[in-house]
Amino acid sequence: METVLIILGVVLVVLIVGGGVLLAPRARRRGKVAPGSSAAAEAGRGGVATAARPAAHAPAAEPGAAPPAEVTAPPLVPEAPAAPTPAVEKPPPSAGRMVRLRSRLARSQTAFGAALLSLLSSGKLDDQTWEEIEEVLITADMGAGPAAQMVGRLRTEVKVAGTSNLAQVKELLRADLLEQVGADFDRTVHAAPHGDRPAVLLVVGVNGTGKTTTCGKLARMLIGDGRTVLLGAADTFRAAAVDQLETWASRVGATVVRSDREGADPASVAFEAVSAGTARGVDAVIVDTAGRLHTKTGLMDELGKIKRVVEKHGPVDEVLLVLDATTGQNGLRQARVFAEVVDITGIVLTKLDGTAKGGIVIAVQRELGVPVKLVGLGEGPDDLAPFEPQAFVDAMLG
Ligand SMILES: Nc1nc2c(ncn2[C@@H]2O[C@H](COP(=O)(O)OP(=O)(O)OP(=O)(O)O)[C@@H](O)[C@H]2O)c(=O)[nH]1
Ligand SMILES: [Mg+2]
Repeated sequence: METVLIILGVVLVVLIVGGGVLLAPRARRRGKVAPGSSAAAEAGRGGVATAARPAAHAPAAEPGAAPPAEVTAPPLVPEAPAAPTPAVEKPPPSAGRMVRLRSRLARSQTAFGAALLSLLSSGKLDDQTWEEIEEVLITADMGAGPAAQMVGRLRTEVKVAGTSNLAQVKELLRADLLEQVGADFDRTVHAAPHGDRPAVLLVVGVNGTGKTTTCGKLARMLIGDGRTVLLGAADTFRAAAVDQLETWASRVGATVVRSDREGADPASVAFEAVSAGTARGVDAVIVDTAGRLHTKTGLMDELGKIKRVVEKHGPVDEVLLVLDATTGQNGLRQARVFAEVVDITGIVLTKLDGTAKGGIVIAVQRELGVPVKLVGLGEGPDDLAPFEPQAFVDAMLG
């Protein structure tokens, strides 16, 4: 009996140990792929995370192991394409822009036109009505002198014509306005090269008038007309100003000459820009300058220096004074001081889309004896137009 018990004990021990050995590998295998186990979850995440990678980079499956049903193989997504280099834009030419953008002017000018026409059509053109007409002209920033002169003349013309017919009076008014705006100024923006030397255009003005924007828009406009352009970043006070110019330039594939150092001498950057423009054989070099208060003598002297230094290459073709049309009389004061320091050859009147004070065109031309050559009619890249008196007067009168 004792022997039987010993044999049974040995059999029991063998059974327990053998069963454990047989079961252990199955449990280990199950643990590797158990659904919901952290290993499976990790494999799933790996698939998503590597979605953009080539399939070859996906975690290798254990040789011979069947893929678990819950873990889908990472999709074969091709490598995400590198961000495309922005295509160089082809801006529209300058011709016809003012007519195209006339509605921008009309939006803000119609109050002026409507006020004038309602006075003229009132049927009684007496002293008081003429005074009111003069006031409307002054309110539009035409300036007191030109307004009085224009009303005096219109009054005589109406008397001589012996008419109070609105269409005829409107035609007389239109002709007088056109004469005040100056239909025969030369408004060409001189941007044609001189043999192997590029045209040089300096852009100047007080802070925030729209100089950098104008440089960018003007570069686009010239490129739209088939010219090649290089931009000089002579506003060395702020790194942001240079970046702003580079953004404009990159859109049309133009080169920018800049200094690596903030606060570098703007005259030397301008000089280098013209040197580079000559070496590259571009048609025109446009030089952006820092905004400067016309009341700060040092800054105004610096502007004189920029021009003198650039002129070592040859005469500057254009000094464009950028004026914000919404600043009225203050704009005129700025114009006067800038004209004392550099010979202004043309005026760029910006933000004309946001003001009913289009009369500033007349006032500033009178003040400087220099034509408005370009007008800014919005913040869009092609919202700069060569100034056309007829389209302007039409828009003013609505
Ligand atoms: N509505 C309108 N906004 C304009 C026009 N021209 C320029 N601006 C805006 O005026 C602001 C100032 O323009 P900038 O070109 O930076 O002026 P800036 O003269 O270079 O300024 P500083 O370099 O700081 O002196 C920007 O928000 C332009 O978008 C225009 O014709 N119409
Ligand atoms: Mg600027």
